Amino acid sequence: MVSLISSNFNNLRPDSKLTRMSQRRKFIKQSLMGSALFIPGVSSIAEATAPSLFKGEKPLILSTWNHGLPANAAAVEKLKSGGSIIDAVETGVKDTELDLSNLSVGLQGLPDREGITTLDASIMSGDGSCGAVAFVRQVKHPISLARVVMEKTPHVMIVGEGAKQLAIAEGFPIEKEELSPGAKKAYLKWKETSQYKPVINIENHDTIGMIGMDAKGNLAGSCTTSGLSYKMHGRVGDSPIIGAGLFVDNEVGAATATGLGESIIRICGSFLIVELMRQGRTPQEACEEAVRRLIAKNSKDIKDIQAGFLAMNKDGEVGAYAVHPGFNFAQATLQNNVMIDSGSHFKKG
Ligand code: SD4
Repeated sequence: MVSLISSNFNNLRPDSKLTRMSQRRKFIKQSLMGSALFIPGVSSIAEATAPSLFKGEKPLILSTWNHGLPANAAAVEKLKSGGSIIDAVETGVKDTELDLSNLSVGLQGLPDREGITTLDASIMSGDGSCGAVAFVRQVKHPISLARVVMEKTPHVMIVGEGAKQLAIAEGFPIEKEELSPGAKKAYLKWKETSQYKPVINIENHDTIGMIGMDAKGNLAGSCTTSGLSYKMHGRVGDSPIIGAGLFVDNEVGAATATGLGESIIRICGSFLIVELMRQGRTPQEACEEAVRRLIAKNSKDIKDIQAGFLAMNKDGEVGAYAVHPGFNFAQATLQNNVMIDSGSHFKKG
């Protein structure tokens, strides 16, 4: 189902700078005005067809979940001001990394079992350049640190204390280590029982993965998260793993993932989708096949596992699919920015 979630705009961050926020609101308002309120033919997105409203339009930006809407707006603003597609996907998710209302991305995210928030992020360009950081503490913008790994080091992934040292060397501010009010409240509540089990995301609020294409057809992607809440200290999910949480290839397309990282890593989810597209599948078919594969490899616990994939090919066709209902994504062009509900393998009820 396609939905224009105007109510989401009320959820814009409390800490946004006013100017940026009003610019973004203006863009979102324009987006809504530019979009049909009812879009014939896509009110129930056929699960075998691409759920793209703006097929073939470039630039095109896609992001996971409701927070994708303001993130897309920030990415589009960056492109409009002359930024590259890699600038756009970095800038877009930085918006989410600062979103105090979001407890699954950025330093305000829910902590691990020890009460420590650790962050994972990756960034990739369609030419194969990529960078990632994992198990990072006290850095507000892990996505920018991932970009530093990509552009200023000979490596692809730097983790933990080493990532923090890189951040210091590159002049990133190191934040005080304390839980955000929302995370602290949730953590104290969790500690009452300290149950360790993955929970299906029912709040429509999760990791942000963003994939985008510029006007010339160059692709890039980014993914950033505080990971699974109450994870074991040191646990790293799919988001910073190139090929699992994110994969981009200018010759084919791009894919990103959200949900239980372990299930996504097991099937190399994003790489799988790009390779299926390389073999001729549409983004939608590729996402559906990845979900089937994920279910097959995680069948014992599938009732408790949510995972969703989002993809585009170089022709601007779009695909999205999840294990369970509830996954949605934001899709933006220069003029429009709308939320679309993904189909899922298991249906409601
Ligand atoms: C992870 N996929 O760390 C990420 C984040 C997530 O609910 O989706 N958390 O597994």
